[in-house]
Amino acid sequence: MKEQNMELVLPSKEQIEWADCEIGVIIHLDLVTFAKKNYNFRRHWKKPLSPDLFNPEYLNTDQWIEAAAKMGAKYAILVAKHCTGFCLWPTKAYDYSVATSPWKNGKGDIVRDFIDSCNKYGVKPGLYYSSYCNQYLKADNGRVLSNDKYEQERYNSIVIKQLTELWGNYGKLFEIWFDGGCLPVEEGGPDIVSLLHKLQPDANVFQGPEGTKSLLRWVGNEKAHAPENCSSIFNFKVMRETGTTEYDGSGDTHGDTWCPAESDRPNREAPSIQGGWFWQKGEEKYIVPPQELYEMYINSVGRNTNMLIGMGIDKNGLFPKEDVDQFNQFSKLIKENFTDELFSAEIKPDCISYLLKAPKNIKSKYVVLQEDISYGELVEEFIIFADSKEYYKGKIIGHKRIIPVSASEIEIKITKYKTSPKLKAIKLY
Ligand code: IPT
Repeated sequence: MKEQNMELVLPSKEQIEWADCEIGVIIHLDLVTFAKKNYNFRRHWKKPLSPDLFNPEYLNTDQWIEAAAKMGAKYAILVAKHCTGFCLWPTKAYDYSVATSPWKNGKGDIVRDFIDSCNKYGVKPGLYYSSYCNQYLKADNGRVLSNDKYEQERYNSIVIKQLTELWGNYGKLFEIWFDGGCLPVEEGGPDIVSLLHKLQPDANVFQGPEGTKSLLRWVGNEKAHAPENCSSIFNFKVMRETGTTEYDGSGDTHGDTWCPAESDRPNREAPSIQGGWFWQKGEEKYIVPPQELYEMYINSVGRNTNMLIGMGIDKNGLFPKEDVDQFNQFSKLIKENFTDELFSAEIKPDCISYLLKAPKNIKSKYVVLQEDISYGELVEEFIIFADSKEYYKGKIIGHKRIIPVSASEIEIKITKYKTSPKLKAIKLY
């Protein structure tokens, strides 16, 4: 086979570390948690919620992070400021935060507690900050509603001040989350890129501004459902030229930037407005069944993306018992299916064909394929033969593919590649 002559797009060290994590959690607790049902956290300009509402009396970040770590999450992202504008740390930029709430008489700092718990349980910490939406300061899509130039400048300087606090005062962050991205400087937004380079140059940045070293993209839905062949490479050039802001969930293996997809999903399927991210009283019945969560794992981690599961903290400041149960059962399913392999192929350099055999009278459930992505995403096409019949033709392997297949003998053939593929593992379960 002729090798094509092309420059390979490679991940940063941090992006490799990120892919190895596979599962993370994103934690929501805000004034919204204390608001009435169906409070629309994105469009409620008239009357911002009062900080007096915020008093999660038994708040215990160890309890959250322990549950996440036991479930298998290797990183956790705390939503430090969602669309209400209320901050979970005592920001000095304005008076709408834990510092002006009754919780701990205004002396608490949930971001600090969260980081300490992450360190305690060996979970990598990340922070979400919405620079796009703020009901307290009345801004949407990063623009102030008043459309006033000076208001916009004031808004931008508050964003920079708060990000300086978040990125400067709590140590190294593994991932930074921009929900919906951030308004570029050319369009009147704050200069986030230089601040990132200065304070958190090594962070993986979800929907971050172009020019950031380690970018991550959204998979395009909140169901943790990745497209079958999901490349870790994205084509920003085409996006710029066509002016489209639509997310092509599949990426483009011939694109220009390593920017893998993160597949997010709340752990509850709540019918409330954009529900499931925030805890609401009486919504236990909407907890996603562990089996369904497990299928999502196959369709996200098993399709070369990371799975990011939402955790809604309740009014007391705890991750509810029912949700902890769901996490435990979900991780049990992963362990049951993926602890002992039936067969593990010996990876040989330049080898593009592997035969896997299950022990006598046993049929496989899954085949797991992995490339060593430090060399890039090299495979362009592969075929799986199950008991000698062509069973599946795929395009992308990347960090991990999990393909359900029931057979006693499996053959894998790499039929197209950029340069000689560097595989990491081929296993049968
Ligand atoms: C949605 C944002 O528009 C998108 O850019 C991404 O950040 C996503 O959230 C993450 O879940 S908003 C949601 C209401 C679909």
